[in-house]
Amino acid sequence: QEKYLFSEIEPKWQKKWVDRKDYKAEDHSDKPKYYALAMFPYPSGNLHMGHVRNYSIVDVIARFKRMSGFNVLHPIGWDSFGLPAENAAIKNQTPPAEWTWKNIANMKGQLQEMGISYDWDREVTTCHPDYYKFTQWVFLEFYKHGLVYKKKAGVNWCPSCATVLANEQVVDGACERCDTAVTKKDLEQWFFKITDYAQVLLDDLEKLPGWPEKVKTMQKNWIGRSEGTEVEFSVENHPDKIRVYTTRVDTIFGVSYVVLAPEHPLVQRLVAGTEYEKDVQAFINRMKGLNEIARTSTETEKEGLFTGAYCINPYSGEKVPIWIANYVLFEYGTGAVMGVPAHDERDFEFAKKYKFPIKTVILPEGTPVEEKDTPLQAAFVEEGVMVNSGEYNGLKNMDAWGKMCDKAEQNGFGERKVNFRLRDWLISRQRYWGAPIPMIYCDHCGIVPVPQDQLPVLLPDDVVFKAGENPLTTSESFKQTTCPTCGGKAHRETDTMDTFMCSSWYFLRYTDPQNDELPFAKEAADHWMNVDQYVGGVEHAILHLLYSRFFTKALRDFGYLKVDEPFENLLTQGMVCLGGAKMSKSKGNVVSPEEIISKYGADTARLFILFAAPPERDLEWSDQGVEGCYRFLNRVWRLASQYEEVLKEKNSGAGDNGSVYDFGELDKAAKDMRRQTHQTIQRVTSDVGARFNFNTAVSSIMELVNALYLYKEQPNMNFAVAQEALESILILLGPFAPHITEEIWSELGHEESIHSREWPKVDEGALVQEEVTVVLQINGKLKDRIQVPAQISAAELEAQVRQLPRLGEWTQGKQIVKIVTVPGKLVNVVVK
Ligand code: ANZ
Ligand code: ZN
Repeated sequence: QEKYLFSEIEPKWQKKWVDRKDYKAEDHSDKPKYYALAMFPYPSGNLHMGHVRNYSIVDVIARFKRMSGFNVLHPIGWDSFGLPAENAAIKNQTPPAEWTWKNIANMKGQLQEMGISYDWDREVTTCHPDYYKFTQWVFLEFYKHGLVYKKKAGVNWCPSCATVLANEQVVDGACERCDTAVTKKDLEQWFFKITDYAQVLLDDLEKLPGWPEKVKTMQKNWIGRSEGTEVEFSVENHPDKIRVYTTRVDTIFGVSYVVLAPEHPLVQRLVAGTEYEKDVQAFINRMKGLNEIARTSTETEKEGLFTGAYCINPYSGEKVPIWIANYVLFEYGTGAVMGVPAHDERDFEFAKKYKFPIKTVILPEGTPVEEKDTPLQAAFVEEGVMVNSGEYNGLKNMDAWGKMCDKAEQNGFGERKVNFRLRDWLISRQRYWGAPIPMIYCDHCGIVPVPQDQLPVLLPDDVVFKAGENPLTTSESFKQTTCPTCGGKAHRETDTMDTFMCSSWYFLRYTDPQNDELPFAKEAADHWMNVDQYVGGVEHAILHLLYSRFFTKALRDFGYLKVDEPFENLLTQGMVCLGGAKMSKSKGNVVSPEEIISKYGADTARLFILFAAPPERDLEWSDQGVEGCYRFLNRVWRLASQYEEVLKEKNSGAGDNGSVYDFGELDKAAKDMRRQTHQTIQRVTSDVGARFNFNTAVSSIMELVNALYLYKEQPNMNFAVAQEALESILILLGPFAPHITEEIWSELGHEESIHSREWPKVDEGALVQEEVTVVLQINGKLKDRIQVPAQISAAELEAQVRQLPRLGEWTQGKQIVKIVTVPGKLVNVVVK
């Protein structure tokens, strides 16, 4: 064929691959399994370049593994519940389902145009009843095992989306989706007890050497384990005690006040009937409207109020005032803290503002003790030596820490305590477009779970979409039901689940997508799990990955699968940028995949995006870069067409596997050509297989193409050598540019798909270099380069140098003192 017509080639092969089910994963196979997974997309309507990058990366891995002898599972699906569909419903009066399924159809078409090697029989869609029935099933399973509970909670509330948000969905005090300031509201909500798994989620990060360090660090910080002490302060003239949580009990002789969270129940008892009551109440009411994150952000001014009461430091016997303040969280620790201005920055600031004493109890090591009462300019937060601390004076503070914990435990006024920042996961959403929580409220029986065999609880159609209201509450047909236990009148829970619920187990559904009894059979999960390579954006480093790890561990503990961790290796791909900024609609700097594919074809789009940067790095879009990749593919096309006629003849009927090349005698040029072919195989194999350095892999293939163009001009070109080079180019390039390579391959007379071909092996013999270049120096100065046999010994090399005709010229009038040789590298002739 004359011209590279991608627009004909690409759809033709895409159709064949899908029709023939070339990329079907076998549940039963002798080959070892390999599970390659990209984070599934939200069907927003169109693919963007970030998707293209994500899916191209995984496709190269999947194709490479398939050719390397693995039985590969490479599925795709749709994370298709969530707010945008509902907002579109309000705006356009189209049902969320309609909007969503239309987007899925559109994006599926776009994905197929990319030529990604998916097993389409395993496609999952989280908003389909066949899927969400099992999300509900999983919910009930967690409920049965005591990991789901309902409680009234002060929740983050987005007034604009009219829904509860998880802490994670609040960014700088605003709604992650619409940027409206988040407020607080008290609601009955469903929670998942992820905190039961806090320690193991932390510990098992050790089992993930294949994850980026930065992601593990983010998870670790999110879990936020801290080792501290709970200490009891008795309240003066009052039966109650205050328990504070501190990580620095060693600073307790420096306490100048104790602060309770405004919501702390003790506050009410302390101020009841006192002159402080009114002001304290007003303060509490003001805090209620504020969201926790806004209240405690470092930028927020610390604010507090005296309650009129005092408590006693159990170590020093000192009396200190009890305050309330905005920065103390009710939900963390005990909801009460001790203020140590000298050794905590926040307390220092608070003490300056409200004029509390600032008492040093730790001095930097080496500081004379006389300085123990010198006023501080700032809090001293480092380690040091104890002062002003009674019996602990002179000890290193970390040693005192242990002794002070012991003292509290022995005297019964405190104990060591481990705390986690991680909170239980609030999964209730007051929205329509999510999986209904399968719970029923009966006046007789209370809260009754829907029996698992009665799932799914379907989303109703008779709902009204209005901003600020949960549409499910408008459907009488949904709300009214009968109690599964007593058969009496009952009503359904109208909250739906956070969409993170759907994405916390989808990778398990892929292992057994057609199962209508169970979310997945144990056998299937045990065969395919865990995911060998997971690829996605770093924005999911915390939530999605943590929830998925939690689900996997819990389901393992319930007996449904055996792996400890869902994702063996994780690659977080960089962003696609234009003009240095991430491509995004809001910035108006997007290049649409459709545009690029229609102009250059999917192979060029894929090749560019894989070639332009290593996968973890950000990638700068470049029109010239795309143009260059397109030219390269054309070059490959022309190169192949020059061999086509002969090869077609040769390959046809020759049996397809492992072309046997009949080389005969090889001259130097032929040997050099073969060496480069096999060096390239070696390079690409390790770049793709071990390191995902796709960019360097592609550039070495490009060099091989150049070399073959030159070799072709050799008067004694060895046809078999050229054929080997050409076919190697095609196979190595196959995972990157699957259509053009498939087309040429078949044009060359092969019957089997190039993508089911075995990955080429390196011929060690071809790598052996027969001659090497050695540098010749006189007194360390470069004079010349000489070609010598690669295996030459030091003595032979020296002898050869001594015979060089030009040696006399360079050493004229001088005497050769000695000749230093480094075989294979250099010869230095030392003269005097
Ligand atoms: C006194 C102290 C002195 C503290 C000092 C620190 C340094 P992590 O590591 O995150 O657990 N704290 C405890 N509960 C709190 C709450 N509910 N709201 C706000 N702050 C709270 O942090 C533990 C430290 O955070 C605790 O140790 C306490 O301040 C504060 F030189 O106690 B510390
Ligand atoms: Zn009942």
